[in-house]
Amino acid sequence: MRSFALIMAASLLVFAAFPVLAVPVSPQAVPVPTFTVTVVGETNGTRQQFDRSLILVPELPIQLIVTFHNNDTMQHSFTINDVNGTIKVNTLLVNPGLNVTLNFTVVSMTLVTYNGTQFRPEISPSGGIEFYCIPHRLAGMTGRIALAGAPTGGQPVEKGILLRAYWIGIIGIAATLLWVIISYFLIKSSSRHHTDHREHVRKGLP
Ligand SMILES: [Cu+2]
Repeated sequence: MRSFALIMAASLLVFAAFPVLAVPVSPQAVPVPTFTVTVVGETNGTRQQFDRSLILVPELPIQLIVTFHNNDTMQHSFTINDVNGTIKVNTLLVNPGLNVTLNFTVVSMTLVTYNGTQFRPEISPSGGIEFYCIPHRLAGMTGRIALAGAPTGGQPVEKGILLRAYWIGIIGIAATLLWVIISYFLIKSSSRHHTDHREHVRKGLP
């Protein structure tokens, strides 16, 4: 019975370590998908604008490959600021007829990675990450990057953190249940008394 108790104790250690081993295997380990989009700068009537004021991405995090095309007779830019108003992602001024492609990662609606550095992007009043044209921002040449399915006007929830918490919870409950079951047999096998359930059964008066 002592060897049985030792095996059970070893099993306890393995199961106790299991949640620690499982934590690094999270949704964040999955490669970041890419999303390619073309945005055109143009003049519509007398108004300078982007051909699309909304870039809807299907999921987060996502690597955005934005090709900005200037289909106009004047210079435009595709620009993103951080929350402090500092320019972080920028095509610079693009001459008429030319393209500039930018490649950045939207980790969440409040975190962007560009050229190996992270920053907190400026949030659009309509929700999502604001982008704009430097010469025509005041004229209304702005747009936003938003998560499909997210409510407008608010910031979407970061799914990765919720999923991780979910799995930690499930693993924690499973480990606790295993601990209780194994402890039962461990204590039962270590006890000098009542090793056989039949001893508990009343066999009538003596
Ligand atoms: Cu412009």
